[in-house]
Amino acid sequence: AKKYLTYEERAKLATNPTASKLFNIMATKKTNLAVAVDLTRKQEVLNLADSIGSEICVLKTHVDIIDDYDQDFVHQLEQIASKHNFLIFEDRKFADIGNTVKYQFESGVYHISKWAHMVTIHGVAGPAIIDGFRDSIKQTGAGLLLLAQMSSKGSLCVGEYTNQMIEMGKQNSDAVMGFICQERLESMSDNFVLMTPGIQFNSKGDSMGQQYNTPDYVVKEKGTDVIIVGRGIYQNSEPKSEAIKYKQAAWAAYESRLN
Ligand code: 5IU
Repeated sequence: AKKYLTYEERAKLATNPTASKLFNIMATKKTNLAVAVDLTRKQEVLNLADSIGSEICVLKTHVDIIDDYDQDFVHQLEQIASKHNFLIFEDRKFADIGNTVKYQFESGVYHISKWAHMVTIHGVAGPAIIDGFRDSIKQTGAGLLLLAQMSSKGSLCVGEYTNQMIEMGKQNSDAVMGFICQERLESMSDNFVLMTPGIQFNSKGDSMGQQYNTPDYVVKEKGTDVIIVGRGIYQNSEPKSEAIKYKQAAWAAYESRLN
């Protein structure tokens, strides 16, 4: 059976500074819960962030879905993040050539490189996409998350593609902090953080291809590190107490796999 290390031990092995920071936050706050806040008004996102901030290690955004996005939104979110000690994850899923993603990361309306602690990247363009991020993250220490697998039905990120994404991560382990995946594979070394979306207690999926598993299944049976929960929390009538339930389930799964 696989021997699992603690998050404290993983923080020391991490090769990217944000990976190390995240493992330390998880260990300190005793939470491996990330929440995907896919709400479309800035005040709704900020209110939820402040109310669940103490329970989470990461808050995942899609800033391009916020109707009234402005710089003040980012400013306020950063204050809430530092008050509660969580990291901000912009799930941008960059996929173009290096030169274009550099502009998409640094410029435009959102200036993502200025505030995101981590961003997601597809590998279809090949490993040179990572070069588009190097100038910025050299200064900020931000981490890249490679999409090794997806939660949606019929995903093409499987098999040899997944293996190539892991290889891409290993070749760039200064910039890459980990993988978005559905399982821990033998080749995923302990310096990387494994984050898993597609988590909900009370649903198996939605009408648009999303597929759900439980915190216990992915953390204990499949060996990933951080659960990412969206609608299971932000659509609940009591988001804070629901967040606590997901946090407790995911943390119990982590503790039980250590034994
Ligand atoms: N997300 C997935 N699956 C993936 C990847 C990202 O669901 O494979 I990569 C995102 C989409 C959404 C969140 O922002 O994670 C999951 O939200 P729900 O828990 O509401 O399904």
